[in-house]
Amino acid sequence: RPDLFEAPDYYNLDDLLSEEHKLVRDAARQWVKRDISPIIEEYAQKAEFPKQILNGLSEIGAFGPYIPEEYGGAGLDQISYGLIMQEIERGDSGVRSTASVQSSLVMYPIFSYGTEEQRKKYLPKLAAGELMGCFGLTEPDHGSNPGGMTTNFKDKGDHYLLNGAKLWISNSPFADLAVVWAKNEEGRIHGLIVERDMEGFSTPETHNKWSLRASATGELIFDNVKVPKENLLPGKNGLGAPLGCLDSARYGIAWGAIGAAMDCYDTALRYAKERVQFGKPIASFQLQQKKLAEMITEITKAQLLAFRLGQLKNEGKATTAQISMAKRNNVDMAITIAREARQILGGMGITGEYSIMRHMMNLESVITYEGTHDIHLLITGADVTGIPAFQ
Ligand code: TGC
Ligand code: FAD
Repeated sequence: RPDLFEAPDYYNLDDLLSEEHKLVRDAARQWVKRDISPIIEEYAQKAEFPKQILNGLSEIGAFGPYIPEEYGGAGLDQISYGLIMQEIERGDSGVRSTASVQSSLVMYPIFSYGTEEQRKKYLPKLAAGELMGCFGLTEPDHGSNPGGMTTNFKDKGDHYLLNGAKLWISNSPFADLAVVWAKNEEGRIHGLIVERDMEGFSTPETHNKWSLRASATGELIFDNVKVPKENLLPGKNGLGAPLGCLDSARYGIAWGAIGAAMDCYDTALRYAKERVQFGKPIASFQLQQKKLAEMITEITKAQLLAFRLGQLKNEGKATTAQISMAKRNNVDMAITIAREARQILGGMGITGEYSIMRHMMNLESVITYEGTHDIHLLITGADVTGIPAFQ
């Protein structure tokens, strides 16, 4: 649909998509073009999350794309989920973060590890954006090594008593609820649903970020919070429970990063064809062509990686290591393209008149969260050698 956007599709990936995939993607693309692109720079500049977009995110199916319709989700497959993430991140990684967290880190654990009562109570409202959630795994002293967490809860008979703190939590400043990972008295990790109005629970915002400025990030502080027993997620415990959620979010990021890269490439290509220096469009110089040719090559490879991973996800066969490889490769691809694209724009590249610098700064978070670039390399290393090198 050239009227929507000239999406790079060098290897005719569209031919592999179903009509439903294309409809879902085009609806997301249209919404981003209409409701995100015109406002996002302003919100990023003033470091504010644009709350008015929550309805739109819900309408395009970005909250729980693959959660069954009976719980309010969109009931779509994994490739549709990926395409939605791609289109949103073409607009802004921070907006995609909000959707990733709500879908993969809040709705997914409630759907997969929650009771039927918890699913019915929370999922339809989360899908509609009437309730917003966040995911508390990282702590001030435990980032890459979440298994070392110290946040804990004690059984007090009719309730649990939760203490501890989480840092770097997307959506925390405005979330209505948090899926929090904490250790019980035996040191086993469990998920708990903590609601905003619970006494002793606070969510101070983290300021002065140069990245994901249009996404709200904060802490979660638990000071003797009484959590009702029915708020424990009983379906899975141990570190594998939060890591299972990360598999889903990392998969979405592998697609999302392609969107940011596409926007940088598209912007740089247009600019290079229009900008004249030494009497010629800069696109006619070999050095600029090298940059553009490498960009489209890397975008194409990333698209094929994400698409095949989507097929494996649909078949329930995608491994954690395969997801790590795609998240790591595609985010690195996107940040490299953002840096190169910014150079093609010369001085104009550093301004908010173009989206590239914002993408570039956003991607510094994306390459760090959901497992750093190094940690994903070590996951691949452990997979191929059988020897984990984390410790
Ligand atoms: P390890 O010994 O490897 O594993 C512990 C247990 O977990 C099991 N497991 C998994 N289960 C399900 N799914 C997975 N993906 C799993 N990976 C591992 C594993 O089998 C084991 O089970 P059991 O029964 O034997 O106990 O754990 P480790 O402590 O050595 O750590 C491994 C490591 C370093 C790879 C892991 O800790 C890790 O991935 N660290 C990175 C942390 C991270 O990604 N944090 C993300 C926080 S959330 C976030 O960033 C959101 S940003 C959102 C946004 O805005 O978009
Ligand atoms: P550290 O773990 O301290 O790592 C520092 C450096 O050491 C990194 O380069 C890392 O690769 C390297 N390193 C660590 N261990 C090893 C090792 N074994 N071998 C080699 N190198 C190693 N978390 C949540 O729970 N929920 C969220 O919603 C969330 N949102 C976020 C939003 C933003 C904007 C950001 C920046 C982070 C968010 N995070 C969230 C936290 C994120 O997941 C962590 O920042 C990330 O896991 C890394 O942890 P850390 O920052 O403590 O870095």
